[in-house]
Amino acid sequence: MKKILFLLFTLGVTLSARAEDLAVSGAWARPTVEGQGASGVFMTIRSTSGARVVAVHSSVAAVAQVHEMVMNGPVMTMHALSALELPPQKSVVLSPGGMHIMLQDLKRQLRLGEHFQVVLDVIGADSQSRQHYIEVEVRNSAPDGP
Ligand SMILES: [Cu+2]
Repeated sequence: MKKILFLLFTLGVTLSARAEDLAVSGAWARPTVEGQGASGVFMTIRSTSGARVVAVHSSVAAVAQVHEMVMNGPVMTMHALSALELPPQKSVVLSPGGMHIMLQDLKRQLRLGEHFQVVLDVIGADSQSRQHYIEVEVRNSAPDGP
C-alpha cells in the first residue's frame, strides 16, 4: 500500500511538472471594428524542454493560424507556418510586425478590455500532445513586463 501511494505521489509530481513546461505571458490582441474579418494575437511563449505548436484554435474565429512575415520582393507578406518551433529555454516572441497568431473569419467584434481564449495544440519533447488554454486580453498595445 505504501508503495502504491508513493507511485501515485511520484506520478502526480511528474504530471504537474509537465503542465508547467510551457509558459505564456503577455497575450493580447488589438480591438476590431464592427465587420472586421481578421486580427492578430501576440504573446511570448517559453518551453522548458522544447516543444512545437502544431495548431491553434479560438472560439471567436473560424480560422486561426501561426503566421510569419516574409519579404516577397519589395513587399512584406504573411505566410502560414505548419508548426511553430519552441526551442528549449528560449523565449519565442509573437509581436506586431513579426510572427503572430492570425485570427481569420472573426465571428464577432473584439472589444477593448475584454478577454477571449486561444487554444494551442502543442507536441512536447516527449512526443505527447497537449492543449494549452491562453487568456488573451484585448488592448491597444503590448502589456509591460517580462
Ligand atoms: Cu497574419
